[in-house]
Amino acid sequence: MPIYNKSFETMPRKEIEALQLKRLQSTIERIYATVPFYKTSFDKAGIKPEDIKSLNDLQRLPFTAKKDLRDNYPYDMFAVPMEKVVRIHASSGTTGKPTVVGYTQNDINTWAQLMARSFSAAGATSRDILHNAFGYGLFTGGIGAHYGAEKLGMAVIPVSGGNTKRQITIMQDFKPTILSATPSYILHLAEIAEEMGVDFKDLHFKAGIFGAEPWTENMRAELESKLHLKAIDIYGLSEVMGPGVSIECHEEQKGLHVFEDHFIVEIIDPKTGDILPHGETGELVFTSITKEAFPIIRYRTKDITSLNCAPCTCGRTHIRMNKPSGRSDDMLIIRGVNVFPSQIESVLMETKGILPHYQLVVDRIKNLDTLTVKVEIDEKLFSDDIKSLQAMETHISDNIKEHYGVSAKVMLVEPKTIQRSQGKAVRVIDNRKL
Ligand code: DLL
Repeated sequence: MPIYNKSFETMPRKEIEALQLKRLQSTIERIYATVPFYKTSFDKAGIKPEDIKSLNDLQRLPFTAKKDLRDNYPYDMFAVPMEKVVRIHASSGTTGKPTVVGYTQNDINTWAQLMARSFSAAGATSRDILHNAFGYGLFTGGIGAHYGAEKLGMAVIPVSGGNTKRQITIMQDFKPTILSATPSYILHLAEIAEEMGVDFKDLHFKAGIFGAEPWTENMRAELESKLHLKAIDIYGLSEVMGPGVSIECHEEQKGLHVFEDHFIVEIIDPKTGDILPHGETGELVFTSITKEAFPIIRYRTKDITSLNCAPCTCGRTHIRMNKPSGRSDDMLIIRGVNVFPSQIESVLMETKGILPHYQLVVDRIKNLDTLTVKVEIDEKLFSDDIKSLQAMETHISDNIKEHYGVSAKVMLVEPKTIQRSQGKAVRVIDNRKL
């Protein structure tokens, strides 16, 4: 029976937890013997592999942070000899060395199965054709989605990101039914389609699988109405595997089911490291329990969200993580007020005439932090008189203040003046860091 049918995803909780414990114990035993970093950190914490007797014992293990991966650059966290590694990916990050991850052939197979299960959760079948616009390369998005789609039996068009006009012609001619990409690239693509006079109504998509960056419910509504498809959120990170760590089901599109037969998820208070109960918002922490080349224990993702264990109409018993609101390191602190770019996005997208292209610029002027929200508006509105544009800016600025308590200067700018994304969007320019 193929693993991407639902049998692993509808297991009773007790069975899932028993499977997780067995897999956790064997992972811990293996990395204690093979990865010096883990042996040292477990020894420091006074824990031996045989002390892991229940899933609760996971809490006794130290966290792993991005810095640990950098300190062990490039291969010192690998748990298998290099001859067993068949693939290497790396995440660019914005500063410092990239984090490098490796996969054995079994890891690649598991990843393909999980991505096949992800596509299946999004409603895809072997009859579908995938237009895969996630970038191919060191980034895990392109190849990760590609292998999973093939595993499910879909026909894959490996277009990657960029060359957008050609992508639209391919969409018209090859008639793909599933689209995968970052939401910000799709916004750009939709804009170019409009310029070319192509209406998504005349294309053949039934679902779009979007992720690799935060996007709001308002952005989902925008994408669904523009593209005439169901927009499904997919989450993952290279350190834990790549795309396919969790995904929404097409039945509810409400929270992303974590593939708990391969990963254990926790939410912690980012300040104290304490585990938070389900429903409370904090930092996502992942432990892999089946990976061979690059197992990871209690990895602090910096992604902020909460968990939901309510039953789902799709029948999956795997816990759901709510849509991440952003990363703790992307959170802006403006004069002491914390705000995520996604929160500003949700206010912008509620305003009529505003286009979904924006950028946040942070400066420090005379020792005071200032936030400028640059956002494009509809061509027709841009030609309006100055007074009504100013009124609109004030209106948006007031809404941001009212919802999130942060003072922002809003600047309405002409369409197509904010840089478009081919992959992950750069939403924030923080001049304080220069
Ligand atoms: O972005 C893997 C991926 C590819 C996921 C394609 C989904 C689709 P990294 O480049 O290592 O891996 O970046 C991981 O991206 O910690 C989050 O901050 C962010 N991220 C990924 N998916 C989502 C999402 C890939 N659905 C980092 N919502 C993660 C919000 C996301 N943030």
